[in-house]
Amino acid sequence: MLENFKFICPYCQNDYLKDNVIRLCERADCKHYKEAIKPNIFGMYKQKCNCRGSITRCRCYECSQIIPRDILDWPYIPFSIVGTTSSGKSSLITVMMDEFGYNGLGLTAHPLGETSEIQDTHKEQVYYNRERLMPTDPEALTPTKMPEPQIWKITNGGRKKSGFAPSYTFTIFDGAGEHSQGQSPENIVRYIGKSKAMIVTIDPLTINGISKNIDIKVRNNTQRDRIVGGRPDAALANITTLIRDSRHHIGLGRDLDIPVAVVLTKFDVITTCNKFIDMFKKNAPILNPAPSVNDRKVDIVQMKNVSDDIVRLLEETREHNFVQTIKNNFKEKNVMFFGVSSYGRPPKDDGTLHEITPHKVLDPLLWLLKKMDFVD
Ligand SMILES: Nc1nc2c(ncn2[C@@H]2O[C@H](COP(=O)(O)OP(=O)(O)OP(=O)(O)O)[C@@H](O)[C@H]2O)c(=O)[nH]1
Ligand SMILES: [Mg+2]
Ligand SMILES: [Zn+2]
Ligand SMILES: [Zn+2]
Repeated sequence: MLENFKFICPYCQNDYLKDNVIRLCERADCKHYKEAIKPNIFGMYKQKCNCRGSITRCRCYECSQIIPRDILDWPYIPFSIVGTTSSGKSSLITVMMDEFGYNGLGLTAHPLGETSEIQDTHKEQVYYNRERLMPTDPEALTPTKMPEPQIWKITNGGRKKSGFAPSYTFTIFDGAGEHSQGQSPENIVRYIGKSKAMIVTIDPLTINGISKNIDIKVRNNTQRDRIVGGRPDAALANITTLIRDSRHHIGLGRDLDIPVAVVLTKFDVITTCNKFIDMFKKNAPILNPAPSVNDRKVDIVQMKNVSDDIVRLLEETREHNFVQTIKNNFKEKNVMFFGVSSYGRPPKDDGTLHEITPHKVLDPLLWLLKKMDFVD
């Protein structure tokens, strides 16, 4: 099936021809709000419904979920974010997407469908109420009640030609950390199987060589009542098994052909300790909170510099196994390491957050979008 004609449902992951997706009207008082709009005799759809409402909604032929039509009209990429419990996945998505407008590349992002409510709720919690996000309770999720993929559309103003800026769509699936630690429910495995790129998060506080050097107060304030995930190399072994299983058992010894952004989260915790700051050069890009963008382009050289520094940090804190497992499973050109902080500072003694001042949160997404050729 040609990619341009193929539709992958973000909810059920079935793929089939875009022509088979059911088109619906946006107006709730129109009969085509629920009933399929038919194509004309040439198999084409009009821009507007007979009632003059726009055809902005679609319905999956297989699972009946309502889907924003933008996914059909623009190139679409499904992503997943995986990592142990409390490794900062949900915080990263919230802050990263809020910061997205400040990219220096002329990109804008818009949440589609119910994603805008999810994003608003999380933003209110973190930015206005200064509360940390709550962990996702794996017990509350059942195969019929899984977290929904967030659906985003980005428009690249930097590639505008004759008044027209191209758009792209992606979904990002943010599950419960526990599901990437042990047995994963089948629909998560399916989602990961269809993902074209991954973000893997590592919590620095699960690395003994880092954690033991961090002030106890910073550690406690960051963790508090949050459960701490497993060791990074064990977690990664699970994650790579999960990715392999989801792709029809790609055997060991064969590289997985999918880009992975390996993200060391909560970087603010690391910069509270001089021992770690001293490991980096004085003006090292890793210590600069701004995204790695230069001259309206993603600055891969700068990202590589950061990546090398993170690898060095992991090796010097005895996480050689972790780095090696990544190298053993993924192609070198498909891996980049990042160091980010969503909050910018560890939580206060009372558990609330300081003002949000993110550190390099956009880099993992910008790198993946660059790999997909959505940005320059
Ligand atoms: N210091 C610091 N702590 C953070 C940061 N991001 C997250 N945390 C802490 O980590 C906890 C978990 O963050 P979440 O974003 O909910 O993590 P998650 O990976 O989505 O967790 P699950 O959904 O339970 O798997 C938060 O409640 C904070 O205590 C950060 O940038 N800096
Ligand atoms: Mg979460
Ligand atoms: Zn209508
Ligand atoms: Zn579906």
